[in-house]
Amino acid sequence: MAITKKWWKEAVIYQIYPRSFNDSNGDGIGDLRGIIEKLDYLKDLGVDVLWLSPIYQSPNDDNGYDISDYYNIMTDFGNMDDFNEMLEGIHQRGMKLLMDLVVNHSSDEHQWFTESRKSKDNPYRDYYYWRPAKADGSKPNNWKSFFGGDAWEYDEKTDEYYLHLFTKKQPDLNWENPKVRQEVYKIIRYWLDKGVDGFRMDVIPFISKRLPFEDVNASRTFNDVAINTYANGPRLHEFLQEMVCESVGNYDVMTVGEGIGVTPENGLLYVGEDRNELNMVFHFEHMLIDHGKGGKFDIVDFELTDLKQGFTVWDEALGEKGWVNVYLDNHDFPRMVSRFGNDGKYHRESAKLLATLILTLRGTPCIYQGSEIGMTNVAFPSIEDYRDVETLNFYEEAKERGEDMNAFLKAVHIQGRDNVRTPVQWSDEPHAGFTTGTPWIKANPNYPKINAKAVLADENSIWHYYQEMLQFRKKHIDVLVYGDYEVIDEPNQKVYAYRRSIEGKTMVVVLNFTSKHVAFEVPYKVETLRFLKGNYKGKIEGEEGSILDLRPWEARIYLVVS
Ligand code: TEU
Ligand code: CA
Repeated sequence: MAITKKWWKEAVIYQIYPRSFNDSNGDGIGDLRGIIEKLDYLKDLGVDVLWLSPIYQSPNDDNGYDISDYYNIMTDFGNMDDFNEMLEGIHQRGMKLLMDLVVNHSSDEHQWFTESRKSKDNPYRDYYYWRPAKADGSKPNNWKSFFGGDAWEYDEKTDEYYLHLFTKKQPDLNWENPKVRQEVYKIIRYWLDKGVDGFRMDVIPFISKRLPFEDVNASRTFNDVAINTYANGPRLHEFLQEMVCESVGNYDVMTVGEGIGVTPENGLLYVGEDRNELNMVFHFEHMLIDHGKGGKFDIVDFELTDLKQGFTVWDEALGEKGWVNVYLDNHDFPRMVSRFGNDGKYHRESAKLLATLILTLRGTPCIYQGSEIGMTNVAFPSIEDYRDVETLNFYEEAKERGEDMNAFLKAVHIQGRDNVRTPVQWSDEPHAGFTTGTPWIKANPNYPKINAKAVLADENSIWHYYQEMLQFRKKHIDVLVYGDYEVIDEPNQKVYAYRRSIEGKTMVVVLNFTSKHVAFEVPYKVETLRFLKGNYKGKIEGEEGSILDLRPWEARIYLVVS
């Protein structure tokens, strides 16, 4: 089967976390007019699709991932006029807009839920999952919430519990109820009719629950529970197909599922081209490689081969029959240069190397805001500086267990979600030029050095490398988008190298993931390789026989010319 061509395979996504992107009115919170101000910046960079984390009305228990009105814009972010102007501005510049669809759960302040909790016979009662206590008085089952504590919250009014896989202000919607499903399709059609170009679907593998809510074996790991208890429920694919039929399927738009709990084994059920479900998923294979048994704050070492594996197993599993998204960070995970690169001495080189990786693997790349200027993790000195509900809840739990709180704070510096939620660093002005007021979360103190103004003025900067690589990718769409992927010297713990090839055209990408010189043997004579692009300026050195002498964090792309 030949690989099919699609605009969404050729596109590059840029993720905006609106709260932290750009504040236009000095209230300390990023907003839609702030995005409008930066559309030329994004166009110049060369990205194609903007994905906005949720911008709907929300009490912001989880920064918009708790929606109280799917048809209106969050007051902090502006209003529908701002939205219309933003959408028009995006389209005028030839870019597209992806909205975030959060329909596994709503906010507890959504009218559906305020009705639902009123009485057992309220027409909205079964929009959510309500269950009585077990005969012994305990909670309906032993499921845990992702953000700490149990997944069931007691509600006195009707003496029952409701299910929330995330915070207790994020009750899970009952997709078994056809009315709920119709509400969701109506929301999707509303935004598509306004002209948006698709959706990123939050925790979409969780929408079908395993009923009747049996206990889970408490000794299982987070990932195991995600895959086998919360995700991939019995009616999931039926729901997805119905959704596509009744909404997105009738528009030329793209859909990306947040693929938590999706595995290489079942991936094609979601994104197989014959399935009519999703276009692609963000898989979690490489995102969990440093999470220990105790979860994300229980940090374990990982090796380069773990990272390679994450990409390789998925490419092998899907082949030409399905598609993935390629990313190294987003609003939930640490900054890629801090996690996979070197944010000290080789900040510039390693940030460029990682850009090379995400822009040359097979899949639709997603760049998270600030990566293009080399933004890094932050290490705030006190828990008071943190805002993320996940971090704060786990902090409280660790404290109650009597843990070493300094050690916990150190783990937050490495894994906490606020690492990626500090304001985008636009300049060396106060608060990184993000706001003229007081930002809702402090800027990373490294902004006088790392900021957009500085990288735009420097020809050899990370920003300009992203811009060049985005053009390079466009120029070589044939091989870089549609070509096969094959890893070279897989067991190598220092160098990640692979081939991309299509119809007689082959590129070789070589990435030195260390801060030292490395001699790397390629399965070619160097005379048959033509250097195309790399992250060091000037002449390429050290090529002899089949050996490439790579400098620290050096990235090179060659064309095979034999
Ligand atoms: O994330 C779901 C999810 O997998 C996260 O809970 C993840 O496990 C965690 O962030 C790792 O630290 C989505 C959104 O991306 C996230 O921002 C939301 O908080 C969550 O759903 C609930 O909507
Ligand atoms: Ca604002």
